[in-house]
Amino acid sequence: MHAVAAARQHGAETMFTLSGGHVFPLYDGAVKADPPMRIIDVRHEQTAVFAAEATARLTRMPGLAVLTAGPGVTNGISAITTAHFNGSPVVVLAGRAPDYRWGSGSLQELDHPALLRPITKRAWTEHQTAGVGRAVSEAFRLAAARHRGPVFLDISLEALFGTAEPGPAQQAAAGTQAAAGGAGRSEGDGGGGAGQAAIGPIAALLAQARRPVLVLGSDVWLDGADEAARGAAEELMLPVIANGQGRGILPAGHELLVTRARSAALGEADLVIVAGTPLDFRLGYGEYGGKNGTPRARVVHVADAPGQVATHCELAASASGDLTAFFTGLADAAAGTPAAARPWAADWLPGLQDACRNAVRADSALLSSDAEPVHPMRVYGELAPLLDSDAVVIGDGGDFVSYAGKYVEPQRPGGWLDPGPYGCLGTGLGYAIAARIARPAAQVVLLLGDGAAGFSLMDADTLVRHKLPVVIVCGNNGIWGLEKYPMQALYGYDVAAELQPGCRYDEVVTALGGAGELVTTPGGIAPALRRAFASGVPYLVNVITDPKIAYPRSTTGV
Ligand SMILES: Cc1ncc(C[n+]2csc(CCOP(=O)(O)OP(=O)(O)O)c2C)c(N)n1
Repeated sequence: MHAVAAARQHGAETMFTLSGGHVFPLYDGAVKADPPMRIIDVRHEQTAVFAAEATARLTRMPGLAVLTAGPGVTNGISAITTAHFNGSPVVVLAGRAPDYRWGSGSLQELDHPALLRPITKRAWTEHQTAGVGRAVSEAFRLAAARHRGPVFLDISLEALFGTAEPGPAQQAAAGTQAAAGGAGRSEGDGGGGAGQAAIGPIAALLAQARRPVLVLGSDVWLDGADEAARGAAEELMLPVIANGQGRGILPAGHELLVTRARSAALGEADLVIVAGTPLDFRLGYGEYGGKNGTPRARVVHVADAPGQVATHCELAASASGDLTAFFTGLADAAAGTPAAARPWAADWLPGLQDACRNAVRADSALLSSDAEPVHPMRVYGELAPLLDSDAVVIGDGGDFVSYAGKYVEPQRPGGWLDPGPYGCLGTGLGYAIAARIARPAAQVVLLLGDGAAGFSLMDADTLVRHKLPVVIVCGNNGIWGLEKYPMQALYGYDVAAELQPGCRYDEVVTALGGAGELVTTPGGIAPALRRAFASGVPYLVNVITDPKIAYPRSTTGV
């Protein structure tokens, strides 16, 4: 009861879970709360945690997953790790075998925190009933504080099944509630404009730059700095590349958005400012410039917390802390100079805009390809025009989803969910469940590789039971495409890369109580998508795509 009250005080509205006796009191607390807390029970614990994670990433309020002891916890570990890599504020509450029998081998007796420590901000056990409310409150505070991430708390059986008077944590209630539009403004998290002192040197680097680029990543959105970032980009007329949940901060078609010219932009820049995302494999490890005879670029890394600033590469400057304060500070530092007087406005920016237009032109033939079997790009040629500006698009898969990253350009931030740098397959159904709940009126589209489908498609049952209509588009090439072609390139042959050709994943969803259909021709895609959006039920459009097509990949992740 106190655990549920504490979770609610911190903004959690839904408990994602899969049943287990060790956590019954948490269900009882949710049912008897006033009003009751919504319980979404799923078919695999990873789905529960992925759903909690997507809730956090879409609403910018902490997500809550409740896992039963032992296998419930270990089944959640890949999803908790994903939240760790994505900096998603997630609280995982778990059951735990009783203290009074510890060491004598009671059912599912496992010391979870030892396993969870490397992938959480904190993992610990509460042993006292009276301490449960306070511990849950602390877990939420910590998860939502910069740099955000998952927090794990297990509660021993007798502590959870005991009864306690309300503690100070419950009575203090609303005061600690995380703020919408930037969960994590809580005390002790380095908020309040850290980074201000660093703005001067960064503004000075910008004043010397001729070919700058600004990269916006997921933490810009999670930190509630999306509007400030857009304002600064526009004030400074900076070419922008969007990454992860930074996509949509500049809407598709914005004159400064040059993601499609990314290779030229990062390859020929003289200054790259990367904000709100690690300088990892997705961003060339922070090494830019050097293309077409240009010198190496200077690199500035801006993060929401000091511990996130890259240490593996040479930085010309860095800043950390409140990202809104950073962007408004940077725009202020440049105020007064007319935007058109930026030296890059004459040449660099128009050149990148041209490169974007050329890239779009070069793709148009494949986006409307009449080839049979269907070219995967044709799916996106058909899907993109049907998407509303507030659609939530989720990608779970290999090559099929890589195309989506290129050809589905969000109109708003918070409308795109990929697995992030951990690259874990199986996020799909959990993310879709959360998206439907977080955005009840918006289109929710899950793009699913046929390989990826195997990890979570059973949770279409959860969509059905909880009446959560979602459109699932399966790019069904009958192979693990993203692994088959790299193995062929390395070894000249491939193994363990085949799936069933033409498998009826649509019938799986139909059997579970939803609906779906098979599409084998390019002309069949749009009508099927329209039927799916109109159906009002979980609906899988199973598009058989050409297995001979490999995504033209330029990074290996190594
Ligand atoms: C949990 C997990 N297991 C394995 C992998 C390795 N992996 C990355 S992409 C991929 C293939 C995905 O195949 P599919 O979803 O069918 O998409 P396709 O590449 O065929 O379009 C695999 C197996 C992973 N990223 N995550």
